[in-house]
Amino acid sequence: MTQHDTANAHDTATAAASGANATERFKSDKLDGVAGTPPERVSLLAREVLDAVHGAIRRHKVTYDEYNALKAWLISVGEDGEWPLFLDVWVEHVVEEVATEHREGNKGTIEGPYYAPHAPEQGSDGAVPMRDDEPGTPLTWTGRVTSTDGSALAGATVEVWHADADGYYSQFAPDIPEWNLRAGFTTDTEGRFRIRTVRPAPYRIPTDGACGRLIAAAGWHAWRPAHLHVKVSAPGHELLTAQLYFPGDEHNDDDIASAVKPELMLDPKSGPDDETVRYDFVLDPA
Ligand code: MBD
Ligand code: FE
Repeated sequence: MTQHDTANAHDTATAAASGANATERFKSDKLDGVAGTPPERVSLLAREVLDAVHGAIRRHKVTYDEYNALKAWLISVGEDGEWPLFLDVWVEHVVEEVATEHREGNKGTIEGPYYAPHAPEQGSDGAVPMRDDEPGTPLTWTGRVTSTDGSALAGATVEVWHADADGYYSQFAPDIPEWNLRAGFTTDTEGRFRIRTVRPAPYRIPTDGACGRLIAAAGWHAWRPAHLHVKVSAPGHELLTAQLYFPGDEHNDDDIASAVKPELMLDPKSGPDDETVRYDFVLDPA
């Protein structure tokens, strides 16, 4: 039993409901530009993945019962809408590593399944939309966006989204206002921004869906450490997708999504009314 097992306020926050939302979101936002992969490339990658599967079957003498369990489980990943969750938790971190290894600017990390574009725009200094009684410690984050040559990036966009103090994301869990804890900010003439929000809670993968059944069957834990998601963009620069983490979280060292990096650790200071934190971004020219 951990401190987080009580984070269960939303009885109807089922895997199937949030999975269906994540699947629909993926289909509507992320399917541009995936056509046109040459057959040689498809064949090479499909062959290597299948070879790896065949190798594991031979090495471990996989039985028909195990093969049928795999088939049933793969069917249920789709039925539960959990392909976005499964891939982003167990695969995306390596895609992100390969995609960004040339960068000199800020480290990034995975996007995960819960981004929504077109969040309300709050200027260079403002609060993310939140409920009147939004639970959680208030957090004021100031920062600056520069290019790798040190020049300020005015008019850069900083999009922020994160879970609430119960670990739930708006648009993917029920009974939360649509844009709760989601906003876009625009840097001022010196590249600066100030964002007021609340501290998110650690996130637990839904336990009642296919991913939760894999975690239980393997004896793993289902936690991600608390994190703030961000996308930072500016004309002529590469889009930076990142997450920021809080020191002391019990899952910083064993994030189920393997997405924590030391460069993404915040250093919050507690004040009388809130916590304050400074975190800047450096973008690579495109
Ligand atoms: C999350 O909140 C998340 O950020 C990732 C990467 C996967 C599942 C849930
Ligand atoms: Fe997340």
